Amino acid sequence: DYRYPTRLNCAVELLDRNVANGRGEHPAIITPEETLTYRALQERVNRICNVLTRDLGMVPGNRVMLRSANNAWMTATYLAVLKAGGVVVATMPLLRAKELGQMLEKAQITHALCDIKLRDEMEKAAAEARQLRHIAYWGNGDLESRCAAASSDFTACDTAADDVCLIGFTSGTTGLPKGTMHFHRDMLAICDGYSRHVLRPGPEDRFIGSAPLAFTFGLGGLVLFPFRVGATGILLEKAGPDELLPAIEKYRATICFTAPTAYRVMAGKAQDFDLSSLLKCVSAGETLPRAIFDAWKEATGISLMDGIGGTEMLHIFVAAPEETLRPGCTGLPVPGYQATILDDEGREVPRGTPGWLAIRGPIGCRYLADPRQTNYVRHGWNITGDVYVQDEDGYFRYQGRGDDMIVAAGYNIAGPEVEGALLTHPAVRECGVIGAPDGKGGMLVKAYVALKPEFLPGDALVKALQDHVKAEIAPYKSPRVIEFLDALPRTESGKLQRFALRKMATG
Ligand code: 3SK
Repeated sequence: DYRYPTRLNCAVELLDRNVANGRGEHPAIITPEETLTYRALQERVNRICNVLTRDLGMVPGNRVMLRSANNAWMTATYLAVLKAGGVVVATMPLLRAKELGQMLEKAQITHALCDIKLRDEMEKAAAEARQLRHIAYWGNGDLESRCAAASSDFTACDTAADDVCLIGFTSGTTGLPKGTMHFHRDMLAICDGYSRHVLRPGPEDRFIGSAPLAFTFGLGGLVLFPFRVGATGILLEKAGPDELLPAIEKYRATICFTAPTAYRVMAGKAQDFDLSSLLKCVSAGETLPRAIFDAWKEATGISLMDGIGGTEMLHIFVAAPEETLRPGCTGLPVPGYQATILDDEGREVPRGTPGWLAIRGPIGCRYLADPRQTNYVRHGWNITGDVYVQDEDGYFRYQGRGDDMIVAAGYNIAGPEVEGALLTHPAVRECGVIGAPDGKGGMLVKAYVALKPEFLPGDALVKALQDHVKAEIAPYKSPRVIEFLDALPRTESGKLQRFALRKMATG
């Protein structure tokens, strides 16, 4: 049942409701630096709301960029923007000025709240953004002292359930980011859908994971799902496998959210840690190979809960509860969602036939001012770009990506964006970037590069090109493997033949 009152502010439901319901002294978030109860978090959120609306002149509907790793201030600023009726545009910490600039411009962002550690790229991007009126930093005392002087009371903005409250940017297949718009009610719908029906957490659960809050996978798994039931989110600024394992042990985490690649690494080291608190482990962001499911089961006794979601749909829409999960299959539609497989003309295909995974549910995709809307929403369905098969008994089985998107280590990476970054290096004449098998059941970013005549291929140039990409765009997009070719395969009309590169990569 996804019916909500017409007036709804999700921050009230997720935060204030816990204080009102007697959960005020329960830890809302735990970080290595601080633990905030629901009451303490509410106070900080209210102060930030007052700073935003009184000092910085934010009005409902203004778009506010947030920049930080996962920590208490990131959570508090996120909730404050929602509570004050603003629209959050949260950005992955690793993004560079160029990518931030595209978002500032596209979403016409007027305010930014930023961890001082990420100041350099923020300032570079801000220099080009005429509509950006204020940036407040925390970590240098600026936001902290403004908050200290502000009231700890704030009346939430009276938003409508279908007012936009979040613009989640996702790499388009062409490399130009698309802004997916989500409503206040959507933030609750993912809690009342996937979390409530599949994960089924309780108020004593402690959620941990690796995804940034700027990725809606992390937002749901570390803040929205725990807060909807008055539970606790554990936030780590650095949350690779080497940080996650000791943190699970230290904080007695019960539910873990991360990508298959992290489970693979953690499985090899699990015996060195006390993971006995863990009850449920969610794997999403990329396909879950059977070998990783088995390795994690062997290491911990826990069956990984696979799921597929998307920024367009905010969170997971096909998954299986622990008791019905089937290794090798992603699962069944989350209650309240419908899923089917379509052919290129939008016709449903018979069971067992591969086609496009298509979803309908309480949340739909709406891109901010973008003609590419029609790529995603067609024939009355949200078409995810993933090729799936539906088995005779209704389970959905992943077959591959059907577009130029590369899914590596849980990140969505657009091949053309990486190509654009490579092409700005003086040695590169032409290039093509694809997802190649990493030999462990996942994918890695691979570039094929043809050089200008005065340059010679070699290890030094590979390293130089990788460093160049890391300086241009987020470092996780840099190609792990670069192969040099004399020329790239092209059609007669000169179009890059990515499928030929993919074929080369798979041998
Ligand atoms: O599968 C994904 O990539 C995803 C994206 C956004 C939110 C949740 C998930 C699992």
